[in-house]
Amino acid sequence: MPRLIQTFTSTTYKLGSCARNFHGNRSLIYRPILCSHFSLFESKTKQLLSKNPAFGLTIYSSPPNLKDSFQNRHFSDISIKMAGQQSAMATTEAKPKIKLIWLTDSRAQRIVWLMEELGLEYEIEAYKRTSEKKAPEDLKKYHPLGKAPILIIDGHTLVESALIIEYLVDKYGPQYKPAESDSKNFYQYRHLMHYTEGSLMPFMLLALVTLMIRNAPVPFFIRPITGRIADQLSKGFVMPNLVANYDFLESLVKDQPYFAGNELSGADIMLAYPIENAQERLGGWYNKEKYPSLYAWLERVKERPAYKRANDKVTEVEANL
Ligand SMILES: N[C@@H](CCC(=O)N[C@@H](CS)C(=O)NCC(=O)O)C(=O)O
Repeated sequence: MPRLIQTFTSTTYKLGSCARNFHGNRSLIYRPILCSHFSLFESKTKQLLSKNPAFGLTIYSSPPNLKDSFQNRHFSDISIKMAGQQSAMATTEAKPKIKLIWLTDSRAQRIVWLMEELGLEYEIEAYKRTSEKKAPEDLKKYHPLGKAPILIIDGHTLVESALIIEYLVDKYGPQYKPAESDSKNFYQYRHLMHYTEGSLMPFMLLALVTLMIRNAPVPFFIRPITGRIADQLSKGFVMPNLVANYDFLESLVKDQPYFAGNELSGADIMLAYPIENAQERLGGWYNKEKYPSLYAWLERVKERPAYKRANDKVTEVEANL
C-alpha cells in the first residue's frame, strides 16, 4: 500500500501528538516540524514507519529542506510533494472518484465548499426542489430517505453532512480539524459537528413549521385558531430556543476567528448553513447589532477563495438546471 504524503505549512503543536495520531488515524500527523525538533522527528518517524510500513505520513510544516531531507536521506522509496497553505492532495494513491448529489438551497453547499477547500476533483449531480420545496423522488435511488447531500466516494454512499465532512476531513484534510493534543478545540470541533444538526437545526425547522402553520391555507374562520397555535409555539418554545442558540454561537466567535480555534475547521463549514439562513430568513431580531461576531465571522468565511469558488460552481450548476 502506498504511503500518503502531504506537506503543509503551519506553526503549531509538538512532537507529542505524533504517536497518538499515528495510531489513531493510520497516519502520522506532525505539526509543525520546528527546526529544533527536526532530528527527533526524523528518528521517531523512521522508527514508526519501519515498524508499520503500511502507515501513511502527513506533515504539516515544511522547512525548505524537508523534501530533500526526507526523500534523499531517509525515504527514497516514497515521493513527497510540497503543498502550500491550501490543502492540495499530494498522494501516491489514486485520486478518489467523487459524485455529490446536490439539491438547490440545501446543506449540500457545505460539501461543495469543503471539496473546494481540499482541492478535490468531483462531479455534481444536481436536482431542483419541487414546487413544494421538497427533494425530488429521484434522490431515493441513492438512499431511502432521499435527502441531500449524498456523497458517493470510493464505493461508499455517505449521507448526513456531518459524516460526509468528517470522512473528507479525516481522509483528505486533517488540517480542517484541531489536533487531538489541542483538546479544548478538538472537543469543541467534535461538539459542534454533532450540535449543528442535533440541536440547532431542529429549531430552524420548527421556525419554518411555525410559519407554515401561520400561513396555512385554511378557511378564514379557522385562521385565528391556527394563528394562535403558531404564536404559542413561536413565543413559548421556538424563539427562546433560537435566541439562546445564536447567543451561544455569538459567544464562541467573540474572541477567536473560527468556531474551533484560530483556523477554519469542519465545524465552521457545518455552521455556515444555519448562520447564513439566520441572516437571510429569521427576520428582525437576528441582526448585526445583536450578533456582531457572527456577522464578522460570515464576512470572514465569505472572503475565502474556496467559498467563492463553491458559490461560482453552484451558480453555474443552477444555470443549467
Ligand atoms: N441532517 C441531514 C439533513 C438532510 C436534509 O434534510 N436535507 C434537506 C436539504 S437541506 C433535504 O434534502 N430536504 C428535501 C426534503 O426534505 O424533501 C444532513 O445534515 O445532511
